[in-house]
Amino acid sequence: MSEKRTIDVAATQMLDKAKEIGFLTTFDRAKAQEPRCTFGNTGICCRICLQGPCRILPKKPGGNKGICGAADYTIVARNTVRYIAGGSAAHSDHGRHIAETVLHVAEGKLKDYQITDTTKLMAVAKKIGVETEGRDVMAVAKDVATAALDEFGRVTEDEITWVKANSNESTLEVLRKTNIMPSGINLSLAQLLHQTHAGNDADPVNIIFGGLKAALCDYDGMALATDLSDILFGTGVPVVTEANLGAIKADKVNIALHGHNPLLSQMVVKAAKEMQEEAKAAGAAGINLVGICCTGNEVLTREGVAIATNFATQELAILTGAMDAMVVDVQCIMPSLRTLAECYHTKIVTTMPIMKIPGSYHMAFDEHNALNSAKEIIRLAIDAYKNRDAAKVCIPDVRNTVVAGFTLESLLNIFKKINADAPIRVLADAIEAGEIKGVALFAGCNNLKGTHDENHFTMATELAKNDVFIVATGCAAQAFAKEGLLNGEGVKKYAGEGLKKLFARLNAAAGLTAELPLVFHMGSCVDNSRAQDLANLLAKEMGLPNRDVPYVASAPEAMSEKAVAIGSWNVALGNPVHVGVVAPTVGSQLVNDVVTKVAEDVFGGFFFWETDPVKAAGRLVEILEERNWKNAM
Ligand code: BF8
Ligand code: SF4
Repeated sequence: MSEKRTIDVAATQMLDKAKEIGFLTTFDRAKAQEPRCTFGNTGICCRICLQGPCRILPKKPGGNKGICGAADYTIVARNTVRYIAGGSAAHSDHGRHIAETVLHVAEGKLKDYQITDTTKLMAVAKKIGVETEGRDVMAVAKDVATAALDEFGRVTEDEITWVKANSNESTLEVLRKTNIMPSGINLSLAQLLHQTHAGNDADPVNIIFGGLKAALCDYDGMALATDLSDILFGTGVPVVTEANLGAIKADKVNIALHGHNPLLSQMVVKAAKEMQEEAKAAGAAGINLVGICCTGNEVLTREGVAIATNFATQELAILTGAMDAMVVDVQCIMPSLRTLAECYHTKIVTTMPIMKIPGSYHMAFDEHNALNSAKEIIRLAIDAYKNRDAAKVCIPDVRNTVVAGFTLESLLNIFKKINADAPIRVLADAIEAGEIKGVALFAGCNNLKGTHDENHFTMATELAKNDVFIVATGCAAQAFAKEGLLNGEGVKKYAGEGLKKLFARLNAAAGLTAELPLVFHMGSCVDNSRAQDLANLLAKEMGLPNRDVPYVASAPEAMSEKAVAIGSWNVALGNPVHVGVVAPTVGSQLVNDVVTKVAEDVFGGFFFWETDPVKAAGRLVEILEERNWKNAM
């Protein structure tokens, strides 16, 4: 574990303050967990049955296997794919919630939501084979939502819709040949839990393939979540805002939108616009919304809401003393928030039936009464504001300009200004001319096994220097936002000569009020589907299978089960994936070799673990150069 806590200046100030008031943050708790148990760290601890935990003790007679006889490779493979099952369940359940909402809108049951982006609705309908010709918008929306919901309960042999509709034929062939093309999401996840039950599958390769099938369900769930969220709330266009704790305003009622699901946060944005006067009546200058984690990314992309911070530093937003309410929905929300909120006037509001924190406010979110639910929350925040202790307010004066909102559509709209007939050609031309080396996706979390945000920042700047076109999602994108890589200055400071040339052309054509950023923020973690759409489009344009395209992915500070699932489907779809923490697969040489080496032969994608950000970036550049596009063309 690193001694240096973070590279984020605002976070450093707040961590010092935490120390002053004696509050132990996640940074302290991470330290308290050291040294870690080697068995757990390397994946060779099994807790799948009640005879366990069993650890692999190679030197002890009888100890080189679990009590049931499970070898290290079985245990490591089972543990790994169970992460995937957890991540895939989370992403796809999020998608299901959005799909259900679209269905209810189409059925006229929800007054506060509309079908906002009919162009996207028709495009998605066409993509998945729903008839659009001469049909009413609501009828098409109903069919699209139903098709999305059908993904969950399908138990037939039929192939899952979104993976099939989005992927290139050569990719689908691989998925079919390896027998990992899913049918239904629930089915694949249940089968994987079954497959990894005690005394079931002992074959590590078979287990990994079961895991990859579940990972494709993760991809499917997130792809439909992105599509249907765009249909419901609009597909983001470039916006200019700011990021870091300095986005919290001392004179306003501050409300943080934290979690992942945009259903409620979009309503809070809408309600806040209508309720500025109520905040003023309470003595504030208005209402200020800020985002944390992926809910933050969702409302940034569509509404231009500023980013307060990312995963590891979520507690620190409360330590500013000016956070009046933090509204949370699902995923990546630290239970510690409530304890910290007790030191302040801050209200933590949980809103979803599957995510409650003892002692916090629970305001059950009801889609049928969504706007009113949002207004109630805002009133709670305004009330809390009245109790704010001005003496405790201490907001770091740290913020950076952010240019975000780069959905694939908005990115292609910029490319269109250069090449109207084949916008993605712009990127393909830059690659083929040797101006850029390829495209890298930065995704994933913070992980306090390293220094907060350091891997993200170092790797992105290294890749930019090496002329790599960068897109980002999730907490990675938020790290870049805070560190000033999501604006034009970032290009000037860090881009290599080739990349600068591409930016000069793009900026000249884009006609935006702000310069384009070094890193293109594509949205939340479910919006990794947008990045995959970009990879698929590039493959098609270059006439290559995905495995030959100079496209790589990195999760420099991966933490969650969802990140494991995302990394795994990236591998299955042909993308090399860097992970900046050592994965708990290293306890089995066999499993580790399968995911880092054998996978490349089968899928074209593979994992590699590298904790040193400079080395990791160097390796990614090598991989981009090794990709087979020159020979294959
Ligand atoms: O879904 S990047 S810490 S917030 S899991 Fe969580 Fe990881 Fe952040 Fe978004 Ni994604
Ligand atoms: Fe031990 Fe086998 Fe049970 Fe795992 S499944 S805890 S290895 S007995």
